[in-house]
Amino acid sequence: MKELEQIRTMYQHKNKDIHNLDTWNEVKNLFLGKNGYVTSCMKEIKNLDPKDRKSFGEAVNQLKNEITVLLDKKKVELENLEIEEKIKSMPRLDLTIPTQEECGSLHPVTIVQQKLIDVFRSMGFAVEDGNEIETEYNNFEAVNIPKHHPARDMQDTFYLNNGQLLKTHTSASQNRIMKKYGAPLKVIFPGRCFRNEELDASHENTFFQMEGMMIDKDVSISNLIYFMKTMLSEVFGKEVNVRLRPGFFPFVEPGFELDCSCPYCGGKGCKVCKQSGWIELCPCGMIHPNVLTMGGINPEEYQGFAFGLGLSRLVMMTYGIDDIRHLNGKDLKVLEQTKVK
Ligand code: FA5
Repeated sequence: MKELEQIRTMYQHKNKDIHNLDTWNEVKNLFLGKNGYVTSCMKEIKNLDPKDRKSFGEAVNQLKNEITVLLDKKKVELENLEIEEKIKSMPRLDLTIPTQEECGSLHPVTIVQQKLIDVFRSMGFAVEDGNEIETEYNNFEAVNIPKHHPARDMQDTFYLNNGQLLKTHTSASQNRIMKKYGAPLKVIFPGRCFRNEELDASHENTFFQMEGMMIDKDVSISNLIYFMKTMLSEVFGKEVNVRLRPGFFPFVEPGFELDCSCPYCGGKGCKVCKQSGWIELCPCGMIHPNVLTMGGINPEEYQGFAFGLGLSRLVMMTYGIDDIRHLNGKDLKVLEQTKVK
């Protein structure tokens, strides 16, 4: 019995030394293991005098239970401690710290294109999408530029191995759209164009145009002037004037270069209009009868106008961007400045 008391006291000391699972296992083995103190006492029971066996047996069992309970309690404490340590060492996420707002925005070309679409839609125009990979027929032949025509040299073209090409102008969609809608029609079709250009501040190899066509009976140059003037006044948010100068494009007759009175100086002359008071904006003209015929429309019955606005250049002007290459570049500062807040 005295020995049991010593074992109990010994355990109480050892219990304080348990700081992790390794020492817990060591202590458990020391007392309850195969040759542990308590186990050895239990083995002794059979050798005792029969009159002492019962009381000693009960005392050993009680000691065993006490130590088992204390060991179990210790184990739970150690496991909880381990979890707490893990939590402490994890990076803390404070959801209450205010974060910097990092929001994306629409590209300036998209913003201006959407504005133009809204204006034309309000005037009854449908909006079509064009292909970026086109047939040579649609890009050239169908707009009255047959093989070996010198006008092909004006648009240095990326040809693909399969004989198709990257469209050099949105006019490439004219034929498909005429065949799709027939006459009368009012359609705009913005799109990305590609030319193998010598790059500079106003020439990119990949740029945007927005084309439009109106075909009906009795359509005249006056209609063309009206729609262009309305569109540009809406885009610049103020009344502008337009003027036509002769221009040559095989798919229109007569063909024009349309200039817009400078919206920045009101025509007095400034940096944007290079002191001329006018800005060259949009080639256009009355659709050539050959083009109408190839599109399945009878030129004896219908006439129409077409225009091909240089959308990328309009965007540059709208936002005062001095180099077209910014529009395809990766400088996020450009987007930051044109961001719609
Ligand atoms: C054409 O592409 C004709 N298809 C436009 C047209 C349509 C005329 C319908 C008549 C009727 P042009 O090659 O001039 O035309 O290009 C039209 C506009 O696209 C130019 O005024 C210019 O603003 C823009 N543009 C042309 N090449 C580039 C380029 N490399 N980089 C940026 N913008 C360009």
